[in-house]
Amino acid sequence: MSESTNARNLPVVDLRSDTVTKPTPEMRRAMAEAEVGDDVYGEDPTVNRLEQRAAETFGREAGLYVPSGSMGNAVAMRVHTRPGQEIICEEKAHLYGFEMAAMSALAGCLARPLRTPDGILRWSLVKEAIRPRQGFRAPTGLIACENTHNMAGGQVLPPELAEEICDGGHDAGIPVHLDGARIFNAAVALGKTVRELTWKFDSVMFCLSKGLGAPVGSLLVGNREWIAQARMHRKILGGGMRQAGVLAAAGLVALEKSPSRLHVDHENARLLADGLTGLPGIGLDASQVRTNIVIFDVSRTGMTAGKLCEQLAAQRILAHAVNLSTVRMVTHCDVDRQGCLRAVEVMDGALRRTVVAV
Ligand code: TLP
Repeated sequence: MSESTNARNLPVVDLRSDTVTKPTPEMRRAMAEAEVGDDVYGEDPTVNRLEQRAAETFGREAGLYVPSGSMGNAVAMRVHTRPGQEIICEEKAHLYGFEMAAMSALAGCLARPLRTPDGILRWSLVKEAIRPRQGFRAPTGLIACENTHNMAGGQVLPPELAEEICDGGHDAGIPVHLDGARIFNAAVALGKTVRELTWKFDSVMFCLSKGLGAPVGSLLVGNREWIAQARMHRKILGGGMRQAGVLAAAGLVALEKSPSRLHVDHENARLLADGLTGLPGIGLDASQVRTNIVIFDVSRTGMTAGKLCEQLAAQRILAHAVNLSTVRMVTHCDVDRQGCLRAVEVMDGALRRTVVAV
């Protein structure tokens, strides 16, 4: 019997992203029982409760429930900037490279992407990129950070560096936004609260629908006045969701219950990374894996990332080809230790077959 015939009996191990998680039975129960109202009138009690809990968790005055992380970032960019300005961010930032040019299409801004070796923005770099107030330069309207940094392999932004950027930006009169899609992962990795990691940022976006396992939704948190403006921009973008309490109910469960289990995803990512390191042709430094994302180079395997992912998929292991030579695997609540070990085993088999065939 071939390996792929054997694999047909095994469950899929979906490591493409932590966005693929399915709601838990507790989330589904909460969704079925949710009290709802029209959120555009501010009358959905479950959405209101979620927004309030999010604000409390981050030590802020107010929160806003948005359908996705991308919309949260788009709203933040629109509120902080005006068309014709520049937004400083790290070169592999999600809001620059993975949001369909929303920065220009929806906020009318140019990106000022800064290259770093490790995905970590530093004030020393940012300060050089701030445009002087001159008649022919697009003024800097916003600085955006990302924590954890997705495409830098779930890299954690150290709090002292984040604070330095916020202080520097504020002294220069520039607001600082945090794409904290996975800020709870950063908090677990650093043993700090999300409040401690984010208090100096002017606005924070975080996702319920990634490691926290909710089916839909993200939040923006900030001060009352800023969130009131954000609410208007959410509506402009078509994000007024009416009886969204059925979704927010799952989000409330995610916010209360999920952070305490994220360390398991981090342990599994480390297990995966340790197993992958040393396989023929794989370029990966497992010591850099601190959260739930494992990104590795496959350019010396004799296969493109796409081809390798196809081979894995035939054995029911799903991974994401980031580009021709890079693969990403993300751990989450719907994959366990066993699944990660099987992913390593299948990868080993795929690489050995190619090496023999080459
Ligand atoms: N990231 C997704 C893809 O879009 C790449 C993923 O699979 O990781 N900020 C960060 C740091 C993100 O990783 C993502 C999603 C978003 C924002 C956008 O969130 P959604 O998908 O809810 O729009």
